Amino acid sequence: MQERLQELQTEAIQKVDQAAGLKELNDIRVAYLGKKGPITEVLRGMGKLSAEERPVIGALANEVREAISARIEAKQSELEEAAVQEKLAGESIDVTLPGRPVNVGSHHPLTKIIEEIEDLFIGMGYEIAEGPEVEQDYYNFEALNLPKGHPARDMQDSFYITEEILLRTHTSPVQARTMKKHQGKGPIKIICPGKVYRRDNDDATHSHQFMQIEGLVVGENIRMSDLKGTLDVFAKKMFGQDREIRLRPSFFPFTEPSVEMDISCKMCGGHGCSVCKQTGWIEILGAGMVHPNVLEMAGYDSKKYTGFAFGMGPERIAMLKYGVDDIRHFYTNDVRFLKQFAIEE
Ligand code: 2NL
Repeated sequence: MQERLQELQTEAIQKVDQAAGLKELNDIRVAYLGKKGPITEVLRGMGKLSAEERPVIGALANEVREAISARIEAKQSELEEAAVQEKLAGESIDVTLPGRPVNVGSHHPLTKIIEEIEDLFIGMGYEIAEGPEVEQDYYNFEALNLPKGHPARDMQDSFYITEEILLRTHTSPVQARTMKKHQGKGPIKIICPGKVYRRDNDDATHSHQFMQIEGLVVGENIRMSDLKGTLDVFAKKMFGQDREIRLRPSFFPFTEPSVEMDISCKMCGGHGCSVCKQTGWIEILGAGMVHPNVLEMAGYDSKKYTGFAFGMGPERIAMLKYGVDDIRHFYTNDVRFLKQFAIEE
Protein backbone atom coordinates (compact mmCIF):
# COMPACT_ATOMS: atom_id res chain seq x y z
CA MET A 1 0.00 0.00 0.00
CA GLN A 2 2.81 2.38 0.91
CA GLU A 3 4.64 1.49 -2.27
CA ARG A 4 1.52 2.05 -4.35
CA LEU A 5 1.14 5.54 -2.86
CA GLN A 6 4.83 6.39 -3.53
CA GLU A 7 4.41 5.23 -7.10
CA LEU A 8 1.29 7.34 -7.55
CA GLN A 9 3.17 10.42 -6.29
CA THR A 10 6.14 9.86 -8.62
CA GLU A 11 3.86 9.19 -11.58
CA ALA A 12 1.58 12.19 -10.92
CA ILE A 13 4.48 14.59 -10.39
CA GLN A 14 6.12 13.45 -13.59
CA LYS A 15 2.90 14.06 -15.54
CA VAL A 16 2.42 17.47 -13.92
CA ASP A 17 5.94 18.48 -14.87
CA GLN A 18 5.32 17.46 -18.45
CA ALA A 19 1.90 19.10 -18.76
CA ALA A 20 1.89 21.46 -21.77
CA GLY A 21 -1.26 23.44 -20.96
CA LEU A 22 -3.80 24.40 -18.31
CA LYS A 23 -6.39 22.01 -19.69
CA GLU A 24 -4.01 19.05 -19.47
CA LEU A 25 -3.03 20.09 -15.94
CA ASN A 26 -6.66 20.12 -14.85
CA ASP A 27 -7.19 16.64 -16.34
CA ILE A 28 -4.26 15.41 -14.24
CA ARG A 29 -5.77 17.00 -11.12
CA VAL A 30 -9.10 15.25 -11.72
CA ALA A 31 -7.40 11.94 -12.52
CA TYR A 32 -5.24 11.81 -9.37
CA LEU A 33 -7.01 13.88 -6.76
CA GLY A 34 -10.65 13.59 -7.91
CA LYS A 35 -13.41 11.58 -6.18
CA LYS A 36 -12.83 8.64 -8.49
CA GLY A 37 -9.03 8.93 -8.31
CA PRO A 38 -6.58 6.36 -6.91
CA ILE A 39 -5.79 8.29 -3.69
CA THR A 40 -9.45 8.63 -2.76
CA GLU A 41 -9.73 4.93 -3.45
CA VAL A 42 -6.84 4.18 -1.03
CA LEU A 43 -8.45 6.28 1.68
CA ARG A 44 -11.77 4.57 1.13
CA GLY A 45 -10.20 1.13 1.56
CA MET A 46 -8.65 2.09 4.93
CA GLY A 47 -11.41 0.31 6.81
CA LYS A 48 -9.87 -2.96 5.81
CA LEU A 49 -6.51 -2.09 7.33
CA SER A 50 -5.22 -3.00 10.78
CA ALA A 51 -5.32 -0.44 13.61
CA GLU A 52 -1.51 0.01 13.41
CA GLU A 53 -1.42 0.45 9.65
CA ARG A 54 -4.34 2.88 9.42
CA PRO A 55 -2.70 6.07 10.82
CA VAL A 56 0.54 5.40 8.90
CA ILE A 57 -1.22 4.92 5.54
CA GLY A 58 -3.68 7.74 6.28
CA ALA A 59 -0.81 10.16 7.00
CA LEU A 60 1.11 9.05 3.93
CA ALA A 61 -1.96 9.36 1.67
CA ASN A 62 -2.48 12.91 2.88
CA GLU A 63 1.21 13.72 2.36
CA VAL A 64 1.07 12.38 -1.20
CA ARG A 65 -2.10 14.34 -1.84
CA GLU A 66 -0.51 17.55 -0.53
CA ALA A 67 2.66 16.99 -2.56
CA ILE A 68 0.76 16.46 -5.83
CA SER A 69 -1.55 19.39 -5.10
CA ALA A 70 1.38 21.73 -4.39
CA ARG A 71 3.13 20.68 -7.56
CA ILE A 72 -0.04 21.26 -9.60
CA GLU A 73 -0.41 24.76 -8.14
CA ALA A 74 3.18 25.64 -8.92
CA LYS A 75 2.82 24.34 -12.44
CA GLN A 76 -0.43 26.25 -12.89
CA SER A 77 1.20 29.62 -12.02
CA GLU A 78 4.06 28.78 -14.32
CA LEU A 79 1.71 28.02 -17.24
CA GLU A 80 -0.42 31.11 -16.59
CA GLU A 81 2.66 33.33 -16.52
CA ALA A 82 3.88 31.75 -19.76
CA ALA A 83 0.47 32.40 -21.36
CA VAL A 84 0.63 36.09 -20.37
CA GLN A 85 4.18 36.40 -21.73
CA GLU A 86 3.14 34.78 -25.01
CA LYS A 87 0.17 37.17 -25.35
CA LEU A 88 2.40 40.19 -24.68
CA ALA A 89 4.96 39.02 -27.21
CA GLY A 90 2.23 38.70 -29.84
CA GLU A 91 0.93 42.19 -29.12
CA SER A 92 4.24 44.02 -28.99
CA ILE A 93 4.69 47.09 -31.20
CA ASP A 94 7.81 47.66 -33.24
CA VAL A 95 8.46 51.30 -32.43
CA THR A 96 11.30 51.41 -34.95
CA LEU A 97 8.90 50.96 -37.92
CA PRO A 98 8.60 54.16 -39.99
CA GLY A 99 5.21 55.93 -39.54
CA ARG A 100 2.58 56.12 -42.26
CA PRO A 101 2.92 59.45 -44.10
CA VAL A 102 0.08 61.93 -43.44
CA ASN A 103 -0.99 64.18 -46.30
CA VAL A 104 -0.91 67.72 -44.97
CA GLY A 105 -2.79 70.46 -46.80
CA SER A 106 -1.50 73.98 -47.34
CA HIS A 107 -2.92 77.39 -48.03
CA HIS A 108 -3.71 78.23 -51.66
CA PRO A 109 -1.12 80.66 -53.08
CA LEU A 110 -3.86 83.26 -53.70
CA THR A 111 -5.07 82.93 -50.11
CA LYS A 112 -1.50 83.55 -48.96
CA ILE A 113 -1.12 86.66 -51.12
CA ILE A 114 -4.53 88.05 -50.08
CA GLU A 115 -3.87 87.45 -46.38
CA GLU A 116 -0.43 89.03 -46.69
CA ILE A 117 -1.96 92.16 -48.30
CA GLU A 118 -4.80 92.24 -45.74
CA ASP A 119 -2.34 92.02 -42.82
CA LEU A 120 -0.24 94.77 -44.30
CA PHE A 121 -3.19 97.18 -44.52
CA ILE A 122 -4.66 96.09 -41.16
CA GLY A 123 -1.29 97.26 -39.78
CA MET A 124 -2.08 100.69 -41.22
CA GLY A 125 -5.52 100.84 -39.57
CA TYR A 126 -7.71 99.48 -42.39
CA GLU A 127 -10.68 97.14 -41.87
CA ILE A 128 -11.71 94.25 -44.13
CA ALA A 129 -15.09 94.63 -45.89
CA GLU A 130 -16.93 91.99 -47.90
CA GLY A 131 -20.11 91.94 -49.99
CA PRO A 132 -22.25 89.87 -52.37
CA GLU A 133 -20.87 88.33 -55.57
CA VAL A 134 -24.35 88.45 -57.16
CA GLU A 135 -24.79 92.21 -57.32
CA GLN A 136 -27.21 94.90 -58.42
CA ASP A 137 -26.36 96.81 -61.60
CA TYR A 138 -26.71 99.96 -59.47
CA TYR A 139 -23.80 99.16 -57.08
CA ASN A 140 -21.63 97.48 -59.73
CA PHE A 141 -21.88 100.28 -62.33
CA GLU A 142 -24.30 103.15 -61.67
CA ALA A 143 -22.91 104.18 -58.24
CA LEU A 144 -19.37 104.09 -59.67
CA ASN A 145 -19.98 106.77 -62.26
CA LEU A 146 -20.77 104.23 -64.99
CA PRO A 147 -24.34 105.13 -66.08
CA LYS A 148 -26.25 102.95 -68.56
CA GLY A 149 -24.79 103.36 -72.04
CA HIS A 150 -21.33 104.30 -70.73
CA PRO A 151 -18.66 102.94 -73.10
CA ALA A 152 -16.69 101.40 -70.19
CA ARG A 153 -19.57 98.97 -69.64
CA ASP A 154 -18.70 97.38 -72.97
CA MET A 155 -15.07 97.13 -71.92
CA GLN A 156 -16.13 94.78 -69.15
CA ASP A 157 -18.41 92.23 -70.74
CA SER A 158 -20.43 90.95 -67.80
CA PHE A 159 -22.42 87.88 -66.73
CA TYR A 160 -25.96 89.26 -66.39
CA ILE A 161 -28.59 87.23 -64.53
CA THR A 162 -31.46 89.67 -65.16
CA GLU A 163 -31.51 93.22 -66.56
CA GLU A 164 -30.63 94.56 -63.10
CA ILE A 165 -28.67 91.68 -61.49
CA LEU A 166 -25.21 90.43 -62.50
CA LEU A 167 -22.07 88.72 -61.17
CA ARG A 168 -19.92 91.61 -59.92
CA THR A 169 -17.16 92.59 -62.34
CA HIS A 170 -14.99 94.16 -59.60
CA THR A 171 -15.09 94.51 -55.79
CA SER A 172 -15.90 98.24 -56.03
CA PRO A 173 -19.63 97.67 -55.25
CA VAL A 174 -18.56 96.58 -51.73
CA GLN A 175 -16.97 100.01 -51.32
CA ALA A 176 -20.03 101.78 -52.76
CA ARG A 177 -22.23 99.89 -50.25
CA THR A 178 -19.87 100.75 -47.36
CA MET A 179 -19.89 104.46 -48.24
CA LYS A 180 -23.70 104.47 -48.42
CA LYS A 181 -23.90 102.76 -45.01
CA HIS A 182 -21.77 105.54 -43.46
CA GLN A 183 -24.48 108.04 -44.51
CA GLY A 184 -22.19 110.81 -45.69
CA LYS A 185 -19.85 110.68 -42.69
CA GLY A 186 -16.18 109.76 -42.52
CA PRO A 187 -13.74 108.39 -42.03
CA ILE A 188 -13.57 105.12 -43.99
CA LYS A 189 -10.48 102.94 -44.37
CA ILE A 190 -11.29 99.57 -45.90
CA ILE A 191 -9.76 96.73 -47.90
CA CYS A 192 -12.17 94.65 -50.03
CA PRO A 193 -10.92 91.27 -51.26
CA GLY A 194 -13.07 88.81 -53.21
CA LYS A 195 -14.01 86.91 -56.36
CA VAL A 196 -15.08 88.79 -59.48
CA TYR A 197 -16.39 87.65 -62.87
CA ARG A 198 -16.00 88.75 -66.48
CA ARG A 199 -17.04 87.23 -69.80
CA ASP A 200 -13.54 86.49 -71.03
CA ASN A 201 -12.17 83.47 -72.84
CA ASP A 202 -9.69 81.80 -70.48
CA ASP A 203 -6.04 81.87 -71.54
CA ALA A 204 -2.64 82.30 -69.88
CA THR A 205 -3.48 85.83 -68.72
CA HIS A 206 -7.32 85.82 -68.58
CA SER A 207 -9.81 83.96 -66.41
CA HIS A 208 -13.61 84.38 -66.38
CA GLN A 209 -13.40 84.30 -62.57
CA PHE A 210 -10.54 85.87 -60.67
CA MET A 211 -9.72 87.75 -57.47
CA GLN A 212 -9.48 91.43 -56.77
CA ILE A 213 -8.38 93.49 -53.80
CA GLU A 214 -9.44 97.09 -53.62
CA GLY A 215 -8.79 99.72 -51.00
CA LEU A 216 -10.74 102.87 -50.16
CA VAL A 217 -10.03 105.79 -47.85
CA VAL A 218 -12.60 108.58 -47.40
CA GLY A 219 -12.17 111.52 -45.03
CA GLU A 220 -11.46 115.21 -44.76
CA ASN A 221 -8.23 116.47 -46.33
CA ILE A 222 -7.35 113.16 -48.00
CA ARG A 223 -4.89 114.04 -50.76
CA MET A 224 -3.00 112.48 -53.65
CA SER A 225 0.17 112.54 -51.52
CA ASP A 226 -1.60 110.26 -48.97
CA LEU A 227 -2.29 107.82 -51.79
CA LYS A 228 1.31 107.94 -53.00
CA GLY A 229 2.75 107.45 -49.51
CA THR A 230 0.38 104.53 -48.82
CA LEU A 231 1.26 102.81 -52.10
CA ASP A 232 4.98 103.32 -51.46
CA VAL A 233 4.73 101.64 -48.05
CA PHE A 234 2.68 98.82 -49.61
CA ALA A 235 5.13 98.23 -52.49
CA LYS A 236 8.18 98.15 -50.21
CA LYS A 237 6.58 95.81 -47.64
CA MET A 238 5.22 93.49 -50.33
CA PHE A 239 8.16 93.37 -52.75
CA GLY A 240 11.18 94.58 -50.77
CA GLN A 241 12.55 97.78 -49.22
CA ASP A 242 14.80 98.32 -52.24
CA ARG A 243 11.83 98.85 -54.60
CA GLU A 244 10.94 102.21 -56.12
CA ILE A 245 7.43 103.11 -57.24
CA ARG A 246 6.33 105.31 -60.13
CA LEU A 247 2.87 106.70 -60.89
CA ARG A 248 1.73 107.14 -64.50
CA PRO A 249 -1.43 109.06 -65.51
CA SER A 250 -4.28 106.74 -66.44
CA PHE A 251 -8.08 106.66 -66.65
CA PHE A 252 -10.83 104.99 -64.58
CA PRO A 253 -14.44 106.22 -64.61
CA PHE A 254 -14.59 106.18 -60.78
CA THR A 255 -11.41 108.15 -60.05
CA GLU A 256 -10.13 111.58 -61.08
CA PRO A 257 -7.23 111.95 -61.44
CA SER A 258 -6.35 108.29 -62.09
CA VAL A 259 -2.94 106.64 -62.05
CA GLU A 260 -1.24 103.33 -62.61
CA MET A 261 1.55 102.29 -60.27
CA ASP A 262 4.70 100.49 -61.38
CA ILE A 263 7.44 99.03 -59.19
CA SER A 264 11.09 98.91 -60.21
CA CYS A 265 12.13 95.54 -61.67
CA LYS A 266 14.24 93.51 -59.28
CA MET A 267 15.21 90.96 -61.92
CA CYS A 268 17.35 93.38 -63.90
CA GLY A 269 17.73 96.22 -61.38
CA GLY A 270 15.99 98.54 -63.83
CA HIS A 271 18.17 97.79 -66.87
CA GLY A 272 15.45 95.90 -68.77
CA CYS A 273 14.65 92.19 -69.01
CA SER A 274 11.85 89.86 -70.16
CA VAL A 275 9.91 90.21 -66.86
CA CYS A 276 9.65 94.02 -67.22
CA LYS A 277 9.54 93.85 -71.04
CA GLN A 278 12.78 95.89 -71.28
CA THR A 279 11.23 98.89 -69.44
CA GLY A 280 12.76 98.37 -65.97
CA TRP A 281 9.25 98.81 -64.47
CA ILE A 282 6.43 96.36 -63.66
CA GLU A 283 2.77 97.44 -63.52
CA ILE A 284 1.17 96.45 -60.20
CA LEU A 285 -2.11 98.32 -59.70
CA GLY A 286 -4.50 101.11 -60.65
CA ALA A 287 -5.55 103.92 -58.32
CA GLY A 288 -6.78 107.48 -58.07
CA MET A 289 -8.75 110.12 -56.16
CA VAL A 290 -12.40 109.08 -55.75
CA HIS A 291 -14.50 110.85 -58.42
CA PRO A 292 -16.75 113.57 -56.90
CA ASN A 293 -19.77 111.95 -58.64
CA VAL A 294 -19.07 108.67 -56.77
CA LEU A 295 -18.86 110.50 -53.42
CA GLU A 296 -22.05 112.50 -54.10
CA MET A 297 -24.02 109.40 -55.18
CA ALA A 298 -23.05 107.70 -51.90
CA GLY A 299 -24.31 110.73 -49.95
CA TYR A 300 -21.05 112.59 -49.31
CA ASP A 301 -20.51 116.33 -49.69
CA SER A 302 -17.62 116.25 -52.18
CA LYS A 303 -16.57 119.76 -51.14
CA LYS A 304 -15.95 118.53 -47.58
CA TYR A 305 -14.91 114.93 -48.22
CA THR A 306 -12.28 113.49 -50.50
CA GLY A 307 -10.81 110.03 -50.83
CA PHE A 308 -8.48 107.74 -52.67
CA ALA A 309 -8.97 104.23 -53.98
CA PHE A 310 -6.84 101.53 -55.54
CA GLY A 311 -7.37 98.10 -57.03
CA MET A 312 -5.17 95.17 -57.91
CA GLY A 313 -5.28 91.54 -59.02
CA PRO A 314 -3.85 89.02 -56.52
CA GLU A 315 -3.20 86.58 -59.40
CA ARG A 316 -0.90 89.08 -61.08
CA ILE A 317 0.88 89.79 -57.78
CA ALA A 318 1.28 86.05 -57.11
CA MET A 319 2.50 85.40 -60.67
CA LEU A 320 5.17 88.10 -60.27
CA LYS A 321 6.14 87.08 -56.76
CA TYR A 322 6.34 83.32 -57.41
CA GLY A 323 7.20 83.34 -61.12
CA VAL A 324 3.96 81.65 -62.31
CA ASP A 325 3.43 81.93 -66.08
CA ASP A 326 -0.24 80.92 -66.47
CA ILE A 327 -3.23 82.29 -64.48
CA ARG A 328 -5.09 78.99 -65.01
CA HIS A 329 -2.71 77.23 -62.59
CA PHE A 330 -4.56 78.98 -59.74
CA TYR A 331 -7.88 77.42 -60.69
CA THR A 332 -7.12 73.93 -62.02
CA ASN A 333 -5.96 72.66 -58.60
CA ASP A 334 -3.11 70.42 -59.72
CA VAL A 335 -1.57 69.31 -56.40
CA ARG A 336 1.90 69.31 -57.97
CA PHE A 337 1.46 73.07 -58.45
CA LEU A 338 -0.23 73.73 -55.10
CA LYS A 339 2.31 71.65 -53.11
CA GLN A 340 5.09 74.05 -54.05
CA PHE A 341 3.51 76.68 -51.79
CA ALA A 342 3.33 74.33 -48.77
CA ILE A 343 6.90 75.11 -47.71
CA GLU A 344 7.80 77.68 -45.00
CA GLU A 345 4.35 77.51 -43.30
C1 2NL B 1 -7.25 97.96 -61.29
C2 2NL B 1 -7.76 99.28 -60.93
C3 2NL B 1 -9.09 100.48 -59.38
C4 2NL B 1 -10.62 101.62 -57.94
C5 2NL B 1 -10.14 100.46 -58.49
C6 2NL B 1 -12.54 102.52 -56.70
C7 2NL B 1 -13.61 102.18 -55.91
C8 2NL B 1 -14.46 103.17 -55.52
C9 2NL B 1 -14.26 104.46 -55.89
C10 2NL B 1 -13.19 104.73 -56.67
CL1 2NL B 1 -15.82 102.79 -54.57
N1 2NL B 1 -12.33 103.76 -57.07
N2 2NL B 1 -11.69 101.52 -57.09
C11 2NL B 1 -10.02 102.80 -58.28
C12 2NL B 1 -8.96 102.83 -59.17
C13 2NL B 1 -8.47 101.66 -59.71
O1 2NL B 1 -8.66 99.27 -59.87
O2 2NL B 1 -6.44 97.86 -62.16
N3 2NL B 1 -7.71 96.90 -60.66
C14 2NL B 1 -7.27 95.57 -60.92
